[in-house]
Amino acid sequence: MAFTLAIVFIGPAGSGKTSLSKALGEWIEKNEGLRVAYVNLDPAVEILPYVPHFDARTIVRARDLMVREGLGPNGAIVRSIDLLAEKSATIYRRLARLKGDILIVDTPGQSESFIFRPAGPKLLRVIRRVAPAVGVYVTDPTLGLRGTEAAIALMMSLVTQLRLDLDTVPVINKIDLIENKEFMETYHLELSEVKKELERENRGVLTDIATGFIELLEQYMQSVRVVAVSATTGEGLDELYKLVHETFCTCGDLS
Ligand SMILES: Nc1nc2c(ncn2[C@@H]2O[C@H](COP(=O)(O)OP(=O)(O)OP(=O)(O)O)[C@@H](O)[C@H]2O)c(=O)[nH]1
Ligand SMILES: [Mg+2]
Repeated sequence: MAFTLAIVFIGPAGSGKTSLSKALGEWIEKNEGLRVAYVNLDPAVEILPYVPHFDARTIVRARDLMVREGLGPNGAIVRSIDLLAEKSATIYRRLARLKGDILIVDTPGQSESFIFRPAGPKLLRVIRRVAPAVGVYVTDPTLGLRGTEAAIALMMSLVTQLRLDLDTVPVINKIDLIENKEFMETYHLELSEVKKELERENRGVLTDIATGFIELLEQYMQSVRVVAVSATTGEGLDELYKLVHETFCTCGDLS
């Protein structure tokens, strides 16, 4: 394989995938002395903080489709990602020519078009032809860190892992915005709190389902560690790299 590892950033709009791509890429170059190549798979992005070695916009631009096909912004994003995936053979040829140790992959802002449409798995297959891949599911603390908010963020990381068949680590970005850093110590406890609350509410079958949901997440939490990082200040990037590396070494193809 051309690269040792591909780190694929996935997550909700604005959670910091692009900023983290740059921050972790630079951290790896500086601290691990490895060569990093950047892949932008977002056809809708206007400005990138890193210089991509492969840029989806050289194949299709969401903005052009709005004019050419008269699509709205969301329709154009969905269509551009689908069109991009149709060019898998071209993308592979271009990725195979790249040189480096680590591939950093930045995915579309509208993450559902990558996770749930066939384009995501198709594009990931291309990535996997040049490097074994590990996913980083980026959440944003402004979306919430407590109770059901934490549970839903974790669930999305698990859903991403299952849907894309990609070993994925959940990461909380923008930790510089959080004053009380102790929340990380209680993050795991939040789930048991939610369960207790649900049991107290006792809304019949809904409570049973929700309790089962939390129990599933508790099981998931036994196999993952959540790290908190900041693309802005750089805190936690060492831990993120370590976690990605551990995940790769445990699950990845080392041959
Ligand atoms: N305070 C703070 N802001 C951040 C951090 N990471 C990203 N941001 C800000 O969050 C906003 C979105 O960041 P992006 O990196 O574009 O996020 P994204 O997930 O790539 O966004 P889309 O691709 O549009 O979905 C920008 O204003 C960033 O400056 C961080 O660690 N801390
Ligand atoms: Mg982005």
